[in-house]
Amino acid sequence: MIKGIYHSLAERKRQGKKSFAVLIDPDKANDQNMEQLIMLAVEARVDYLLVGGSLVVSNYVDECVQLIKKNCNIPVILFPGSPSQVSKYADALLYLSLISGRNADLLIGQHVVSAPAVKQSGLEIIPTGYMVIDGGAPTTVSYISNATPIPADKNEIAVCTAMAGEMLGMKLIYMDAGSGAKRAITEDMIAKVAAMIEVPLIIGGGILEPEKAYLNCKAGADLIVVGNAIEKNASLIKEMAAAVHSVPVAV
Ligand code: 1GP
Repeated sequence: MIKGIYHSLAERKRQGKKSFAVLIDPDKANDQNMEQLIMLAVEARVDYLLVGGSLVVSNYVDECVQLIKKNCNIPVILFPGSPSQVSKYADALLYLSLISGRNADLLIGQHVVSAPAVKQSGLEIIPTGYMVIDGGAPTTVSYISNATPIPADKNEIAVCTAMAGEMLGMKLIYMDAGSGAKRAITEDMIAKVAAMIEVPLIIGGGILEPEKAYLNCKAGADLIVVGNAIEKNASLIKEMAAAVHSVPVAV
């Protein structure tokens, strides 16, 4: 089930190249703002478009993904908060297990219920250890997941959680301070986690400035995800992507 998208991510990591993804919340997207966003994303050479969110109430997921696929070649990866956000039109799906929480439903329960539909979708499925890190304020993900985030200064908990996720077979680790977090994840935590795992590390939540994205990558992030900051100011796409792509390849 692991196919092209994962291989591209893993290969970019192997080469020391950093990747940039824009997160699109289908509840806030419409045909007009999507067209502008797609144009900017193509120009900025964005590597991936993530579609989804912890709580999506609109029925726009399928349409949103189809619109992207019609207008550009940037791979679309689903980042679903629930099984209802699975769209067969995407390229891949982050098959998220909330390994930082102790909510059995988000560790395995929803996966069992949705397994036949997910398999039938034909999507590339990427097992992803999802870790919510305290971002200084309750976020939608912390409320919806009903799970305690990892405290922002408890690096050792984050490291052990990521290691356990990798040993359980997760192909990606996604550390998220939550959409609109007041504080993004510290470089210290990113560096410590990155040093102990081999799979690509995704970092997101509360990244507002290109400089922060750059520092996160220098610390060890392989893929940076930005949503809110770009929703507020779409022209940031270019600077964010450029910052991530300017990180020197480690030798
Ligand atoms: C949230 O990591 C993403 O799940 C992106 O967060 O919207 O704060 O950029 P922001």
